[in-house]
This record gives sequence, C-alpha cells and structure tokens, in this order.
Amino acid sequence: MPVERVLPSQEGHDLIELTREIAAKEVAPRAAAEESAGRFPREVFRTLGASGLLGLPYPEEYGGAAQPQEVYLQVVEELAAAWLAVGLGVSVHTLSCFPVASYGDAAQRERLLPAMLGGELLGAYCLSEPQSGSDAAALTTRAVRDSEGFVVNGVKAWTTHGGVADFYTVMARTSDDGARGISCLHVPAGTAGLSFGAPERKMGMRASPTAQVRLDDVRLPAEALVGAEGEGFKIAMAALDGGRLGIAACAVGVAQAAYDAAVAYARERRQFGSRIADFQGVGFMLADMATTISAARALYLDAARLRDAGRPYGTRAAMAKLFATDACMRVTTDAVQIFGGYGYVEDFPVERYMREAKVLQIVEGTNQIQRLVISRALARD
Ligand code: COS
Repeated sequence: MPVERVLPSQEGHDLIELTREIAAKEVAPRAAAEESAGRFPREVFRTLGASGLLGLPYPEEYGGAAQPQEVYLQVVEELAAAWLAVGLGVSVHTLSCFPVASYGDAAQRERLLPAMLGGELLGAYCLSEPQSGSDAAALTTRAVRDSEGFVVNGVKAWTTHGGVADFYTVMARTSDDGARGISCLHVPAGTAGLSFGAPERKMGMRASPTAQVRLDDVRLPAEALVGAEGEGFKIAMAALDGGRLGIAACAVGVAQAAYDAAVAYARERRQFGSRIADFQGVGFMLADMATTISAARALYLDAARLRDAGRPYGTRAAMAKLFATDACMRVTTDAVQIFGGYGYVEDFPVERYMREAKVLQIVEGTNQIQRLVISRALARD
C-alpha cells in the first residue's frame, strides 16, 4: 500500500505520482544488484533531472520547480524508499546547490544554476576533512588569494559523489580567524589539481561513491567565491540545516520500506498454525514500527513547514534528523528480526535496509551533534 500523503497542492500530488512511477520502473528494480556491484547509477539522476525532480525547491527562473520543502522532502522520501543511494543522492545534490542558489550573485546563479537543476551537473558537498568532522570549523584546506583568484590546497573527506560529481561545493580557509575565516568555493570537476581517493569500502550504500577529494594547487577564478569571503561557515551550516531535513526524509523512506517488507512477510509466514502477524509479539512490534514511522514523518514535515513559512527551523530540523534516523535504525533492526533467519541473508532486502540505516545516524552531523545543536538552542532561548 502506498503511503497516504496530504500534499498542499495538486501539483504536489502529481509530483509524488511521477516520483512513484519512476521509482517503481527505474529505481527500485535495480537497487539490490547495483548495491552488490557497487555501481553508481548516474543515468538515474539524468532521468530525474529531465523529469524536473532535481531542482524542486529552487526558483523556476533557473530551472527549478519552486516547490515547498514539504513536497520536495516527500519526493526524497519516496526515492529513498526505493533506493537510498538515489534519495540521498538527490538530497546531497540539493545541499550542494544551496550556496549558489541562496548566496550566489546574479551572474553565478544565471551561469550555474540551470545546468545544476536540470540534471546535467551533479553536485558534491565538501566540508569534512580527515581531521575535522564534527568540529567542522577546524578545517584546514586553504584558499590563498592571488591576482587572478584563489589557489587551493587541502584534502576533503567522506565526500558523497566524490569522483563522479560535476561540481564540488568546497569550504576552505581564507584566513586564520576560526569559523569566520572560512569561505565557500565552487569547483568544477576537471579543474587541474583536483583528484580523488579510491571509493571508501562501506558497510552499505556501496552504489553511492564516498571518497576523499584532494586539491593540489587548484587555481580558481575570483568568481568561484560564493557569498562573501569569510561567510563560508554560516553558508555551510545553513546548507546543513536543510540537508538534515533531507536525511530525515531518507530515514523515513528506508524505515517505511523495511516496515512494508516486514508486514507483508508477517502476513504470509505461518508458524504454529497461524500467521506470525497474529502473534502479539510480532503484531506489537509492527504497531510500534508503524507508529514510530508516522511520528518521524510528522516531525520532518513540521520542520519543513516552518521553513516554508520563512521561520527559523534549524533546531526542529536537528530534532527531525535525530528522531528519524534513530527510528530508522530501530525499525530496520526489528524488520530483520521479524524475517528471522531470512532477514539476515541477501535474498531479502531487509539486511540492506539495516546497513543503510546506520549511516544515516552518522552523516550530516552525527546524532550526538544534533543533540548539541538542540541543547545549545534550548540553553540560548
Ligand atoms: N545557520 C547559520 N549560521 C550558523 C548556524 C546555522 N545553522 N550554526 C552556527 N552558525 C554561525 C554562528 O552564528 C556563529 O556565527 P558568529 O561567529 O557570527 O557568531 C558561527 O556560525 C560559529 O558557530 P558556533 O560557534 O556554533 O560553531 P561551532 O564551532 O561551535 O560548531 C557545530 C557548531 C558543532 C554545530 C557545527 O560545527 C556542526 O554542525 N558540526 C557538524 C558538522 C557536520 O554536520 N558535518 C557533516 C558533514 S557534511 S560533509
């Protein structure tokens, strides 16, 4: 049964229908095999771009669809339910476009956004480094100004789409003034001096490459600077507020897929003469799973609606990311349990969902960092 959704417009309903069609035909059927092979489905992102699904929350004048976050995030949820590498890929791409869309000048937006939103250019977001993850302001990649622009040196870590992206949104240090000494740079793939490590050998999400991005004397023109010099940390944090909602939506999608598989199995599987769904031990697990998923969805939509209303939403986004990804871990673990031995083997998808859930508690700010963001806001207010 598809999830029953309340959307703010007919256009929103149509976009969900279109997403479900593409997800069912072109995304879900390939997920298991491509995850085993570790093959990145670049062409799926072209299809999504051509269908208008890659720039949903951005302005129409640059090729976006001017959709509220409420719609965009439910599209991400549907894609993640079909295949996390695709749902998360859309979320990371949207995050990578945010600095140019929100802080870029008119010339940058006109030059870059149409191809970024149309699916021709896929993005990657480079904030973390080997020695700075949670402490993002400690980054050491350096961009030195010269007469033509910038010369950049450093190593970025854990970059989703590292090596396959067409542009890299890079946070680099332009002065030693802590968080205020960081600037945001747009780096096209193919720029001399840009190279990539081998894809990390991950527990899950193997079809989505994660790699180091190395910058060795990368020369960039002055127009590569997005926003003001020194504004990069704020841009990075504002981008992550939105990115965290994307991760929450992905988590709800994966949890929903695991729940759907578990409930279907529990209705079919018979033991001791009954369907296992009719045993209270299993039925109550399913009830808790369904309730948790609904609560997680309601929380990310609540944060999305705050954002759509132009209100501060960062704390609520951190709550949504924390709650939804912890919920996803619990639900996928319970789905494996309901499948019993069959849950632990690759013939069924639930072991993959459980491996995928784990990364969502880590990326775009560990859940410990989400608690830090929430508790600091509570103390401040
Ligand atoms: N939006 C806009 N600005 C923000 C912001 C936000 N969400 N959060 C912080 N800022 C601003 C602050 O207002 C402050 O500005 P001023 O210097 O003008 O006062 C500046 O950024 C520094 O903020 P703060 O002192 O809170 O920075 P910290 O070094 O303490 O870092 C955390 C804050 C821990 C929240 C941040 O480093 C973080 O989110 N870490 C996790 C990083 C992450 O999610 N990485 C995922 C990988 S993406 S590759």
